[in-house]
Amino acid sequence: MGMDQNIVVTAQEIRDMKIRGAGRIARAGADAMRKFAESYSGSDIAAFRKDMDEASKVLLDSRPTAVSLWNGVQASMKGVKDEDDIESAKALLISNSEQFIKESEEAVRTIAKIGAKRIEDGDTIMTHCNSSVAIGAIVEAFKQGKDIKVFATESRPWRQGILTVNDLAKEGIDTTLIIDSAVRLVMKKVDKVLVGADTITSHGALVNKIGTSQVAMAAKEARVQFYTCSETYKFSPLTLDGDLVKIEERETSEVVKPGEIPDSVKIYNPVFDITPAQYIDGIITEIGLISPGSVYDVMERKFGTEMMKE
Ligand code: RI2
Repeated sequence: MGMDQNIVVTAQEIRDMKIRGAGRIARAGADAMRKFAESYSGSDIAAFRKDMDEASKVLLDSRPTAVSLWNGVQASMKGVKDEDDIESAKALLISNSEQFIKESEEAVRTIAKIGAKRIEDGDTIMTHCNSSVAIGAIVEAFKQGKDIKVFATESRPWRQGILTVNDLAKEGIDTTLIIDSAVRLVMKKVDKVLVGADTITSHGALVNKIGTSQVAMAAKEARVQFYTCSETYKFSPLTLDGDLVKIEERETSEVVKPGEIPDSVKIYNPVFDITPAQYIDGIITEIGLISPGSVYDVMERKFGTEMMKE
């Protein structure tokens, strides 16, 4: 059977950043698997298993860094291969993906509530890139009546900071946009940093938008608390097995316009970096505020030792 068009389109939209943000791509991946099951017209269970595998690979190939996509697709497929009957296999794929999406949305809301408690009246917050989860916590704190200010980085080259300042200004929050290289200068005015996460490794490191580690270094130097807001499906069981997180490199055309620099000049455009555990004061998850050192325990509870060995 040819590749499901909806899978191809979703993968392309994720690759092109039409759908972006670690949480959103995970939900989009799960939703594409649901639609795959709904529209599957074959009747052979062996072919269904094979086609499902191929569809999942197409989705996972779209963006390599955020493990949320991997976890969302895996959660959707959980137990489906053990079904002998095609109708029950499809039904399980559909209900798994719906459950993942529901729990993911709930997690974002829960993190907003927990994160908001770490924000105090009068705080100035810095955020980097565009994390729906970190923004959720900031907006929740503001809605609770806390008087807060936010500095948001531009986040070159995609400039997701523009989305962030729009999200915050819409709520009426006192928001200032800064260029990425202003982070250290501005840090003296900041009380807390809240960022999102694409992946959290088994040893408590944070993989997030390029520049996050510089923000974390500047925060540590200035003794400013640094938090990452991360649903537990951004925890990577693959890293426990020693796997390295692949850092996505994107097109050089995202950095300069054609003809702007000589052809002999190389461009390197990595879009994520790694912040070691010692720079992170806390990971705000839907199961609570945890330390980077607790990631292993959470992974064991969430994924089970069997899955972690796969
Ligand atoms: P939420 C984004 O990546 C940023 O790195 C952001 O911190 C992270 O995903 C998490 O986003 P990109 O897709 O799930 O813009 O918190 O490359 O929305």
